[in-house]
Amino acid sequence: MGLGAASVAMGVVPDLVRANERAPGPSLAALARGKGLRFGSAVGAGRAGSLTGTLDDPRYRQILIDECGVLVPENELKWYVLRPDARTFAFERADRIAAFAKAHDIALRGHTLLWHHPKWFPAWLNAYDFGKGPAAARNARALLVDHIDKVVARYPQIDSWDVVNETIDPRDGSIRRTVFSDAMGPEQTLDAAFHAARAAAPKARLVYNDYMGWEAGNEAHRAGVLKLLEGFRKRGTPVDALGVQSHLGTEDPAAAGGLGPPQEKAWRAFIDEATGMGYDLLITEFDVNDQALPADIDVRDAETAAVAKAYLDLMLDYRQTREVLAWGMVDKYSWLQGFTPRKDHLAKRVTLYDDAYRPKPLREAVAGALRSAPARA
Ligand code: 9MR
Repeated sequence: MGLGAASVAMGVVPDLVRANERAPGPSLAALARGKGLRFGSAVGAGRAGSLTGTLDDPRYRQILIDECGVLVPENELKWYVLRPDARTFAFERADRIAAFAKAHDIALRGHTLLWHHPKWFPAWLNAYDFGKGPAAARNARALLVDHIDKVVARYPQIDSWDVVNETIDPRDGSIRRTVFSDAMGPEQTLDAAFHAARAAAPKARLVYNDYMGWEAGNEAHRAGVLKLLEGFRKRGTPVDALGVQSHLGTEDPAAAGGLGPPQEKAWRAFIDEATGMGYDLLITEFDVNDQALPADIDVRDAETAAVAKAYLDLMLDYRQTREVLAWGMVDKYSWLQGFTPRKDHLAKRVTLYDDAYRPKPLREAVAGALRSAPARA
């Protein structure tokens, strides 16, 4: 099926789609591919419910088709979406994204098999009674492994998985407690997830994903992640890469979640340690919060682009960096609009395209970083 036919099948109105302003030069997917990298974005399935609706928007879909070599469902593979109860799997929303990716020959990443944080577990799971003693550990493992088996088997096209997400508590670097870790032990839980993922998807890239960042205030978070990565290596846990989410702030602490300015030296030391242990790197959730920048759009766009370019140049200089994914492609759909809004209530400008689907300086910063990145095998 040609692109035109596929677009019609997806309900695209061709005239509307053609209205998108294209950035000059090669697409981000092509620029990345030329360097042995992949560029892509998160996407939400839309309709039926309150999750982000980017797949419902034909102009958004066109940007994904034009720019992305890989997609990742923003929420649709999370337990709270997939698992209404202990027996049922609700694949319909994730299926829609997988079908879209396949129809347009775009690769797919998975996020996430285990967001190991009780806040993001469905209520039934937090309340689950696994029994007592060794039986509890067995039962917990059975539930976790069954989930991973079934989800991974459903999407053989997924070749890169965030197996475990955000298990480190940024306050003290410890592993978060959940019903799984209470029943099985913390390391045992995380190891079980990676072993199950490896068994179910022997060829996929298996990733530990977290939001430790380069801003001051992330010290305990980074240390905790390094300790976790070290433990994986010591125990022979099959983890291929560290997912560095890369929700960047700008110089103002208010835009960096209350954190301080970037600590480039400490950040390089962190990345050196992770790569020194043999881990590859992925930028999994890139965006730049402009929360505390002045109202003036040109000023904001120039500042976010400058922060992005400096950061991406540093990260892409590491040949270990394999993938770059934006956490959404058009400002109005970004999670950051609802998260810590600006004091002046202006819409944030945190992604690569503005609300009229026009490429912004942030898109040019990403393109520039891909252009100057060293090629990797
Ligand atoms: O962008 C996502 C938002 O729509 C969800 O409401 C939220 C909770 O599930 O998760 C957001 O994505 C997060 C990602 O899954 C993990 N890293 C942080 C992201 C931004 O909060």
